[in-house]
Amino acid sequence: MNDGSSGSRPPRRRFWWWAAIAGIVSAGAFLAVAELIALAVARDGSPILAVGSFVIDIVPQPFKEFAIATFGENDKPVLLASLGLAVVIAAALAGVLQLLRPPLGVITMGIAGALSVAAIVTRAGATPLAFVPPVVGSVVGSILLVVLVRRLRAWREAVAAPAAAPAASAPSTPADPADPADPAQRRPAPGVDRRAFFRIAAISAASALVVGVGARIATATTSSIAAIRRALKLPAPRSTVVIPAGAELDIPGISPLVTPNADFYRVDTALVVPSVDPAAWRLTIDGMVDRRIELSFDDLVNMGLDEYAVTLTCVSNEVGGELLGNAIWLGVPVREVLRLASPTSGADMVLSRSVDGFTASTPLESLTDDGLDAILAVGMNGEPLPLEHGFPVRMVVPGLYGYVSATKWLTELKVTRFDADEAYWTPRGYSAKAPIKLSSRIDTPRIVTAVTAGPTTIAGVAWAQPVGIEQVEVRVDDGAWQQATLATPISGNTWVQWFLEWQATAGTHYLTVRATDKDGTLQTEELAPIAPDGSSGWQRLLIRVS
Ligand SMILES: Nc1nc2c(c(=O)[nH]1)N[C@H]1C(S)=C(S)[C@@H](COP(=O)(O)O)O[C@H]1N2
Ligand SMILES: [Mo]
Repeated sequence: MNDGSSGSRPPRRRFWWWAAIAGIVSAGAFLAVAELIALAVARDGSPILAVGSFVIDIVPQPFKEFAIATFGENDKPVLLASLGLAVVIAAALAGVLQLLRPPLGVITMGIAGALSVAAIVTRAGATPLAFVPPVVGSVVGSILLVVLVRRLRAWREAVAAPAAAPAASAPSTPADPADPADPAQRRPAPGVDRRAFFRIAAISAASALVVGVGARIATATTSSIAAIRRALKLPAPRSTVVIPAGAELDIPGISPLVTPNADFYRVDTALVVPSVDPAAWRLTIDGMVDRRIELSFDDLVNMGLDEYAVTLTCVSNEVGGELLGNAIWLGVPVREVLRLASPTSGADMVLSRSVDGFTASTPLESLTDDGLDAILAVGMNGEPLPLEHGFPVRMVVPGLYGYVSATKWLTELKVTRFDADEAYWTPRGYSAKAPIKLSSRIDTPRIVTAVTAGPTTIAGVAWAQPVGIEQVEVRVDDGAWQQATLATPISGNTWVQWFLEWQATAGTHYLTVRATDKDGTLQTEELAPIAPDGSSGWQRLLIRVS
């Protein structure tokens, strides 16, 4: 048994090395935590990149030229490596300082945090939360440094104790003086602190490595796709959606006719948004087809792009809920793509698959129907699809809930049969086929709206894709149904705005809304939960008028 302290006393300088290691591990924790938080809340809050960019920006031009002349294309890696070396040296110094002159090590860590914050917030276009990662990182790094150095000091004192002050290591046994030669008396304490130091240091170092490298890779890969998306130029549409005059009502509180991308609801099973490079993207059309087809992104967009206005709806939308949105999609009809592969007779379903394994089962006839604009979308409201809405290609089918039609990050269309294949949600309690249920929603007023007695506008949206809405009616308390005025719809594939003028009287009231579609079907009053195929019922809303 030898803990390195054999002989009389360990050289003090041995602890300096361990203090340096403690400093380096703490700095690693600082950077790893900062990377993780940057990934979650503010990408531009990564101290590694910000300080690197800051240094690149402040290095005088002759130096840059020297670096480029000397290292050529490797100038950035060389810079990062030098920066890394500087960080390691500073971190080691912080550790030694914390051991010899506490709290100088923690102060060094704080200065590093402050410099990172300065480098980050002074960058052009810094986001408001960008200062958070280095702040949290330096706090975690400082705490770890204090903990590690405290262990180190305890270890050092325990090793030194038997010779310096025998009673101190065995205060309860004055009658049996500590014998430096007896390991049972001299070594347990140093052993405990030494092991604690190594355990904490090793666990911290390993976690910092895993978390830091993982977060950095996640940030780098996803943000490079973001950059590719920003740079992507889609061909101009051959035809555009014309929004008819009178389609958008000017009523405070009503849902905008077209939902901005930033406000569009998002529903998916993806823990991290998949990164798909359009240059590497392929769509496979296989299964029950005459020809297996593979399309590249260019193949797809070169088929010609048109705009389509479609209101997407989630099966999880409760009556009166927010899980739907209307967008102008840019894409290619699915039927044109399927035609290339030529589905064989007997097939009745297309299983669309995402790169993340999600699948949706869509009736083949919904995708081949000439009268229904089922599309493979590459654009949304004038931009390439946002990453979280399926970049680079997703499906959109008017009239079917998203889980059976709207596969994001699409990669395969397998032509098959409902009795042969099952989609993601089918064994999880949802129907294999799920047309969107006709429904209506009051957007304003709501319980939170301050309504004063007098003329008040009740307004909202109603949808019955792809048939379209014929009529919306509103009832106040137990009064008669009153017919609301409809805005001009874009098409049956989209929701339509509506409003009703009302003389509000003081007190509390119930507002109820129901719609009728163009086939003459009245929205059912019967309540249904979201599973297995979508909610139903009339929205009944309590409001307060003062
Ligand atoms: N790859 C993938 N696509 C998916 C899903 C998913 O979980 N994974 N969810 C579907 C569901 S349930 C809905 S309602 C729509 C939502 O699309 P959005 O997030 O763009 O609004 O996407 C559909 N496409
Ligand atoms: Mo959904």
